[in-house]
Amino acid sequence: MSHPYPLIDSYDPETAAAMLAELERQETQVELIASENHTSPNVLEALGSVLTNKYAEGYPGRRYYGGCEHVDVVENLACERLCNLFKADHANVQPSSGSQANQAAMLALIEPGDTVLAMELNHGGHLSHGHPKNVSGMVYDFHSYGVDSESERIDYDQIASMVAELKPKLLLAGASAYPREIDFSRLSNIAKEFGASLMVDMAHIAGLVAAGLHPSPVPFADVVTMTTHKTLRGPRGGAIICTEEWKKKIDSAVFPGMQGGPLMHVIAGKSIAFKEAGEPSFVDYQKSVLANAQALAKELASLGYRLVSGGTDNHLMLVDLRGPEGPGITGRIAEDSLHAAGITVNKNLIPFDPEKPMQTSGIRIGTPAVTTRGFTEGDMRQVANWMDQVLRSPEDLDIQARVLSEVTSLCCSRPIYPSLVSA
Ligand code: DSN
Repeated sequence: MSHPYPLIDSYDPETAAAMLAELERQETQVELIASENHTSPNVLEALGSVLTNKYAEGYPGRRYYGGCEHVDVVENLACERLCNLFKADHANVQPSSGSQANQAAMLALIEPGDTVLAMELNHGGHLSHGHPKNVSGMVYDFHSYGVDSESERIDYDQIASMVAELKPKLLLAGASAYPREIDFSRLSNIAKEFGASLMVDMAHIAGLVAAGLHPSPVPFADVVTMTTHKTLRGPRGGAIICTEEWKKKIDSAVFPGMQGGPLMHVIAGKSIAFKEAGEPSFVDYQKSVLANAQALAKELASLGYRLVSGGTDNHLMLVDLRGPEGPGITGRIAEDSLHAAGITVNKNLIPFDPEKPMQTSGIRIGTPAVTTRGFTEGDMRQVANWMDQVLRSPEDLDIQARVLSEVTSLCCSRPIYPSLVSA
């Protein structure tokens, strides 16, 4: 087999070796990190293109550099496709990440010191939604809502009473570890009643929303941010869509407010991914993501694992490793032992978790990446059983080795990038 990255291999074998090892890791292991996916070969081609060479500060037709006529075409296409995909008035595809999209949205919507209400990180929220060590928490006056201690679902009554009391300028919704559907209509009614703007970070669920399998926040929110690499399956990056009213402020917040030259090769990758997300096959893919999540959740529950909120409505679930029938280990031990068996997950705090963030009582798992490589519901039941065998005996190296070999064999039968593997 020749090297899949031959030019790099001949010039910089150390970097090439790490790149090859990462390709092999992705090809041979079960990727259950809920925020990861495998983008298409089309998108990979765009990411390695000459568009990376071009400076294009500004917006199509209004750039600060010459020679932008071709990248203008690419950016216009990306914006048009993103608007069509989500039926939005306006799109900005320049944010380099979800965090930068969020910072730009806040820069447009509120002033430093303004009050914001967002979901608590420990209950499933996101670092860039007001964590004290994130710039959002340093610049704005953040308060947080959580989930109900019994149902472990968003407590909309608590949000309504907090909004009534705090009168925030902005209500921020969206999560990175919440397995249930979010009621954007209800959040919009709460925000409107008290004169707050509504911003939704739909990074995790953007692909489900694009496929019509999760209610869209677009008709209800002033501004919606997203990442493009999670369920949406594009290149690593961010994007913003908004109503006509916020268009100018959002564009100036992204550039010059937050960023300089946009990553035009990534914008080309985003544009291709948005085209792919408009195809009927993308809806089938998202349906399989949901079916696989259901199969995995049901099998884990039948094996004695407690799932936060009792299950999942979307692509991810949180597994509480305690409980009367659970393995009684920390998320950190679970992550490490599963890693040794070729299954990648991340430790995750669960609501009201007594453990520290580097230990945790839970793990977060999701199905977008394995579904991309063609895993079926039967495969997910097999994965749940492998996880159970490893988690019940986390120090048993023989079990880890056996599961690793079975995992490798299943993964090799479902290649992600056949043309790279057989190069
Ligand atoms: N780090 C991402 C996740 O894993 O959900 C959120 O940005």
